[in-house]
Amino acid sequence: MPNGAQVLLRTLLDAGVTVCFTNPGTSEMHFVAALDEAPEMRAVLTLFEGVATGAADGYGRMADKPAATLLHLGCGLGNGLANLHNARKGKTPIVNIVGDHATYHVQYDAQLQSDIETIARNCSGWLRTSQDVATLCQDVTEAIAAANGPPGQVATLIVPADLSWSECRCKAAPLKREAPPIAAQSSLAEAANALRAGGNTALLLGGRALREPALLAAARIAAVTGARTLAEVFPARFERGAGLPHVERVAYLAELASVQLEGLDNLILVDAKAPVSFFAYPGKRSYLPPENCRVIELAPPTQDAVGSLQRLCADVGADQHRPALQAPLRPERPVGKLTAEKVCKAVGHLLPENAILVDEAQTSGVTLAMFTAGAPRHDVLTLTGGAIGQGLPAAVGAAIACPQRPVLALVADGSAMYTLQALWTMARERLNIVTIIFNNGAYGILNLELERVGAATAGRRAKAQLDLTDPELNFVEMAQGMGVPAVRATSTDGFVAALERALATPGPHLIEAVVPSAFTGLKLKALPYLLRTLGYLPQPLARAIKRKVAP
Ligand SMILES: Cc1ncc(C[n+]2csc(CCOP(=O)(O)OP(=O)(O)O)c2C)c(N)n1
Repeated sequence: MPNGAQVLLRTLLDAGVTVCFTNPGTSEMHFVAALDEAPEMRAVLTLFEGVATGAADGYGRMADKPAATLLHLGCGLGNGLANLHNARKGKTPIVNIVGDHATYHVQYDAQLQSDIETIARNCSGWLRTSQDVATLCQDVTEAIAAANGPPGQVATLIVPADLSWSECRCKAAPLKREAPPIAAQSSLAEAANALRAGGNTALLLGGRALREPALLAAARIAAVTGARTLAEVFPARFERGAGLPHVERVAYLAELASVQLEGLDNLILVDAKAPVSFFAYPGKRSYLPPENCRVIELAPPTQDAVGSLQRLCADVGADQHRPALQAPLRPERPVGKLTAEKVCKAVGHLLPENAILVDEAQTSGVTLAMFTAGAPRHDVLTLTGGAIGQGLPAAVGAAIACPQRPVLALVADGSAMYTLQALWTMARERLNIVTIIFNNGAYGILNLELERVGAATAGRRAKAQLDLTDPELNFVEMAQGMGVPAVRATSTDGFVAALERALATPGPHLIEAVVPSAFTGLKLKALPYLLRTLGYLPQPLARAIKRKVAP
């Protein structure tokens, strides 16, 4: 007679959940023991729960189906919370399995006893503590269905240890997935009328609407109606590059985003929310669409956003139209002093076909979109929920979901330090991931944020909170200590050569690029100038920003 853990594992496999990112403890030992009889389950050990949850997020984004996690009680779950938060914002499907004490042990308030449900509620769209081994299978199948959505979500199943070790007879077939409906006729008509009216209209694409079928439909609509297409600021997965329609992302800085949205009469949301400022700033607006802009939600997250967009495309007579596609275009091989911009340029110069680009480069990645716009087709995964420490784990998950595709993780030094243990999992699983660390010795963006929030002039003690140079971080030694071959690049030539070598050699590699901080000493009013010189913004837009931010 199998036990609960064995049945749990079998139920996951029957529903197609074949990868589990683990960091187990005593209460999960029966699940661990059951792995030997279930070789179809790929169990991937991580050395910190934030790596397990971030890897499950990266996996779900690329596989379009959930991975499971295996976490230890409330403390383990708490350690994994930031990346579950990113998954929640990205609508990633995850079956989040958390072991608990045996039901009869809870009354003693033992050392690791805590309120798991309270922690889980923060990030879970579905949450249940299994009560009975007889209904365990039902709980698992419901968790998987909830994770799949739509929308995709984190489904947390808490499994008391005595359920795992008890004999278990239950059986449950995977729940049938119903195709989600497309948008209501009234929403489609409202959006079509806005597009036909000839005002200044933009389609804001997010979530699933940043994949090829939706991008093509949006580009056809744009070609026929003159509407603009925009992408949400932090997409979970954005398909882009040569041969696909080019879509400009809404900027992170609200000052710039406001200019992008200026003059809009209509904003049609397709699997996206109306743009808001990342934070509130004294005297500045939080909600970014212009005052008189009509915001139209094409379909709520429970509906089929892509199908709705395709229907809208037909409704405005655009479905036979030729969409404008990005031409192949790579930047030259960079030369001269090594800067973050040159690293991004080198990535654009060398990006392999069909790559997955994980972008947690923060300030160092400001030119990445520009330099890779015409590179071979690729997917970009970004920091959906703003909780840093997501890039390296997400790269692990993406590489496991797509073993044939090269993965490049561009990660800022401060962000990398949150979940650096992901490197060990990359080495252990022999994943084809090239990690580029931007060592700028700072929490660079926060230098700018100090100014944006209107804090008093920062002195030595304040600046020390944003400085990472004493002691200096040595990512080569840290990577080597976890089994990942690594080199430090201090020149552009050295960096390009290292990237060529890393891309040509299977397995994980790390390149530490020592670069000046892009934003150190930068005043906000200089930003439009900086962006213009980098060619990041079209000239008229840059001029408009300059008038607004620094008249
Ligand atoms: C979980 C979490 N903790 C803290 C922060 C606040 N925060 C935002 S950016 C940042 C530092 C970024 O520094 P780094 O990753 O080195 O990138 P840089 O700004 O230097 O380009 C911090 C600590 C956050 N966003 N998420």
